[in-house]
Amino acid sequence: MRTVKTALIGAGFVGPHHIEAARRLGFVEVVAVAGSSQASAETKASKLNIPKSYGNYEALLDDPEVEVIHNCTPNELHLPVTMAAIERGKHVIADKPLALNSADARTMLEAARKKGIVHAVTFNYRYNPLMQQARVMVGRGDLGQVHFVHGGYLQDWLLFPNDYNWRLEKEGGPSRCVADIGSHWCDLIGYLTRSRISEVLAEYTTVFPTRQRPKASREAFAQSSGSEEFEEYPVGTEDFASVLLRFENGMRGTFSVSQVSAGHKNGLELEINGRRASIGWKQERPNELWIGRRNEPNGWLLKDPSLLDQSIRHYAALPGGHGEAWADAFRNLLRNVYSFIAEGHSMEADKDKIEFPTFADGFESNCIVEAITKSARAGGVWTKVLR
Ligand code: SOE
Repeated sequence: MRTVKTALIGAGFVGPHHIEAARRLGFVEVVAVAGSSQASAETKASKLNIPKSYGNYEALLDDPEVEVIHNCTPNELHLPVTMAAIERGKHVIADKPLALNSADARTMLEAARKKGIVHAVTFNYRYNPLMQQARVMVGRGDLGQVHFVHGGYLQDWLLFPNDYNWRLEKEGGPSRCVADIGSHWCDLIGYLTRSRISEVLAEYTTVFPTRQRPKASREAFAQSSGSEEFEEYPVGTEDFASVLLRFENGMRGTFSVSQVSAGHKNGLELEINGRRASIGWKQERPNELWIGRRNEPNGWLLKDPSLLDQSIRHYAALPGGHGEAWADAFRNLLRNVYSFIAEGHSMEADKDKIEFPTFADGFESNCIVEAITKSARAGGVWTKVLR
């Protein structure tokens, strides 16, 4: 495989994980990083051992050595950074949500298609080996016709009023919890069942209408030291949400998301119920897939390549009993994107070789989040997902 040269824009919480996953592939070289200032870019470059640092993203994008960028900036910068990268013909791997709203997501999707660049969005949970297995099982009818999907995505890192991150600010977008983690849940369910959500009904709740904003910036999951200076900041977005779903094929669903549920760290959970059987999975126990049956004992499929369907076995890199988790799924996703690039494929001509979420999936996700937010703002009325 030829070496692909890549760069990181935005080195907050998730950016370094993108870089680590890309480096594990062995044929990706990380050549540059851009931060919000030259000083912060240099600090990140030395910490992550990246040779070049830029104090703004435009300068990085002008570097001819860079072929691909990881856009890991705060949500409000997703559009300008991605559009500037597309204009210069760089391939883009964008963190989710793709955009603040569906109109911006459509703009990025259309521009990326026109320019012919490779575009991807990091809906990483799809690439856990057991999620790949679940997709095969649903697709070949092991569960029978699916009628109900349910679950949630609960976290606790914003449980206290002095927990703080840019996601709480107005610029982060009209939805917080649903856009940040509900987007993953809906993407995963749509991917596993090959079904599209048609209508939603939602309620949003803000537990803390104001929060203590520290004077210095703080990354996701980092806690207050207790001695920082802060100011009270009004928060308009949801701390938790409850959502009902109707799908185009008649399936029904429901999920809850929360960033204020003590004890839940990154609790993405889902269950799929069909006429014959059910399956269930918890992201925090990623090597176990529950199988529910009516007239036979229930079971657990433990991740083991030899027990997985041949077509997706390569998503498990280690033998049974050797756990694989979040970082490995991320590596699997990036392997699909970077090999597509290294092999010189085109998004238009090689559609059948795309095995990663694209800006089309990012746009779909923005449309769903928008409908959920609209429903909640209207007081909980069934609202169509407009695409
Ligand atoms: C914070 O809620 C966050 O880092 C999300 O932004 C990620 O997408 C999720 O994977 C983990 O939690």
